Amino acid sequence: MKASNFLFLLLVKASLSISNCSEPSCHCNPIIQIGPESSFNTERKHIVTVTSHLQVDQVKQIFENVSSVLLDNQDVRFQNLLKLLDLDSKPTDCQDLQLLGSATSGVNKIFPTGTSGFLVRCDHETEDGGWTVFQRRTDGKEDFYRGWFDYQVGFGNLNGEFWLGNQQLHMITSQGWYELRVDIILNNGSRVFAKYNVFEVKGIDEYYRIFVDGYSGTAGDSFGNAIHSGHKFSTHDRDNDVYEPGNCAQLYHGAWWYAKCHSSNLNGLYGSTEYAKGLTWFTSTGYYQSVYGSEMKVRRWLHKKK
Ligand SMILES: [Ca+2]
Repeated sequence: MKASNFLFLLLVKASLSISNCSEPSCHCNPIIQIGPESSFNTERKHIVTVTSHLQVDQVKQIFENVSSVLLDNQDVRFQNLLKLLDLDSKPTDCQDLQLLGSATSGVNKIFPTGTSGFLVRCDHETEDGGWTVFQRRTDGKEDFYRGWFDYQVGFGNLNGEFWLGNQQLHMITSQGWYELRVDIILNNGSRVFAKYNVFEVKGIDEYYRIFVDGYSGTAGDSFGNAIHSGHKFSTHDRDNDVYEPGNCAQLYHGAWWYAKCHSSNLNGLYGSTEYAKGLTWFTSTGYYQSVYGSEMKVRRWLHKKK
């Protein structure tokens, strides 16, 4: 079930209309409508028609369950309601998990559309939570100078440093419109962030090309610009950049959406102060410093669908 559907349910306006049935022998045809009235016609999946084989007392029981959800929003009752209505309740990202009541940051399994599910790290503490984390650098223990396949399927420890995987990132962000947030800890301990309203990751047929736009934040825009937006992912063994003399991933010890070559390099060499080889975010670090830590995370825009 998609997050917007959950939102509908959380913001549910439920009404029970039971057809006029004054005679004891008539077949009643009660209908439960879930969802805003304005969406009644278009959001057919939110409409559950209880056919006449159900007894009125059964319908009343369902209605009471709906009412109890509305009144106290208890997770268990909500889950029971979903089961009762036989709806698919698998979370498609960390935002779904949050809406389902899982508000603890950490490792969870999600089921993006078209997948059998995989583990991710959720951040429910930053800016209202609901973030699915796809990159994390904390201590330099993980080797990030890896080839195309490793970046495609992901590597590392979800409780430590990791890259979730380009394919997983594509499957997540293909489900709707996603925003991106990059949280950075600088060497002096201060924290800065960059947020982008639009973050789109294409599939393998386009070498995981990205589109990034709509910057806000405190770190400066070192990612949502022509240097990176619109470009393909490159690794030391797969040169998809537009720098003809060489491979940016090899030159700067990373793997990234390079052009000619970069203004950010968060998969670079941890701690490096060599020119442009470290975990640089140019507008915060310049090219001769490395950030102490970074997290990159995505969150779906509510009510926005492709
Ligand atoms: Ca090249």
